[in-house]
This record gives sequence, structure tokens and C-alpha cells, in this order.
Amino acid sequence: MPTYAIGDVQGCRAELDHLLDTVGFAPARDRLWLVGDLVNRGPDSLGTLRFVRGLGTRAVCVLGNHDLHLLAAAAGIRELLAKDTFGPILAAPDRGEIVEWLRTRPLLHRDRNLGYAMVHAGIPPGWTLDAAEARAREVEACLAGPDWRDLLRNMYGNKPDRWSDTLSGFDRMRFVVNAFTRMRYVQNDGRLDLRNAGPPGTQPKGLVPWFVARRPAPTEERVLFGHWASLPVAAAADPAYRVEALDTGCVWGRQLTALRLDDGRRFAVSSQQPPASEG
Ligand SMILES: [Mn+2]
Repeated sequence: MPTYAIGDVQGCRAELDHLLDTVGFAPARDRLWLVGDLVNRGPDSLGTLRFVRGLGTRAVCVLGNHDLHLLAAAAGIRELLAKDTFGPILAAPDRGEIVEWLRTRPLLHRDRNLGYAMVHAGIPPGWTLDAAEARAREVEACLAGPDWRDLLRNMYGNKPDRWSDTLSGFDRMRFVVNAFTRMRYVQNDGRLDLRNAGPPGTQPKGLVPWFVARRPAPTEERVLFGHWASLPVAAAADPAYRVEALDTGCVWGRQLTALRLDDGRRFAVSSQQPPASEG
């Protein structure tokens, strides 16, 4: 029963099909993990969501920033931007079911037997996986509950950028959401940087990738993440980091990647999207 973890699909449904064909994915037997950002920028966000939702419990998907943006648009809290491509979801007859499904997805998934955890962007320095899981569950409970629109209304913003156990309410949840779905770099003092998106080497002084700043316990699961299309896979490959970077920029004309968790083998297919500037 192989489990495949897939990088950011962002509406690249054809490439997802091709990748699953390439690895010989058998829905009756195998499992899929997806690092989030199923939607937006690419050509078929609706088809991607319908396919993954249709897999039921055979697929696990954590929420990414674009998935949360779709939820905010569906709730009438955010307007679609010109570059947003998930309009067809909002007009779909199954929009209601899709939104209910999406808002009940986790921010963090763990499987101790497989030895992997998964988040969209990363785990902030100083958080054990146990602490990260507890904080994810707080936000997931709110998003799945009756006040989910209030959470989305209060989700946007870059502050607070420093974690404290005493944070509460929407400030606390905003930090947790930003860390799990938007973070790439952190400051030397552990504060989140949510502005710089380039590859390591291009960032301002004092910023380090979150997985370099974090000191994972060697007994913890390895962390799968996406979100950082400009990050070379090799930049996160030091075994001491205990991470696997899976966003290989499919929607930007590069590749869609799968990692078979059972043996660590990587697979990739070429994008059918035109090369594009990222954003
Ligand atoms: Mn993302």
C-alpha cells in the first residue's frame, strides 16, 4: 500500500493525472498525500478539487494559502484578483460541498508509522511537532466550526510575527496560519518573514530558511512541505533538516513531484504550463 506525497498542484489537473499514471497509482490500494495549494493560478482548480475529494479517505490534503484564499472568496470576504483562476469553483453546482470539504481539511498531518508529517509551508523554529500539532488542531476546530467566516475575516495580516504561548484569539490563529501556510524565511530571532519568496542566497541579511533555523529532534517525523517553488530541492536536502521539499513549480512551467514515502523515491513529470514569472 504505497503512499505518495505530491507537491503543489495549483489546478494542474492534467499533470496530476500524468504523474499518477507514471507512478502506477492504484486508488483501491495506494494512498495520496498532498501538500496543499490544490487550487489557483493553474487551468483546472475545479477538476483538481473534485478528483482529490472523490478519493475520500484515500487522500490527505493539508491547507495552503491559496486554498484558504478560495475559502475567503467563497465566504464573500475577499474579492477575486485578476490572476486568481478559481472562479469556476465559485460558479459550480457542487460549490457548497467543495467548500465544506475544503474547510474541514487539516493544517498539519502526521503519520508516526510512516515517519512523516506534512504542512504546506513549514514548522516555525522552537516548535516541536507535538506543539505544532496541538496548535494546528486549534485552528482546524475553528475553521470546521460555525465561526469559520470570522476566522477568515481575521486571518489576513503579517502580525504578530513572533510566537508567544500567551497569544490568544485571532492573533494566535493568524500566527499559526501564517506559519503553516505562508512562511519561507525567519529572522535570526525567530520572527516570521512573510515577504521574501526567492531562493536561498537572494534573501536580505538576517533571514534564514525556516528549516535551517529549526532544530528538529532526531526522533521526530520528517516534515514534507511545499509552497516554496523557487527553492531548489537540494537546498533542503541536508539530512539534519529532516525535511522534504516538494513544490517543484508545476504551475510555473517546471515539474510536478511525487515522493513515495515507503522508500523515499522521487518521481516527477514535466509541466504543460508555459514558463511564467512566479507570483
Ligand atoms: Mn503556497
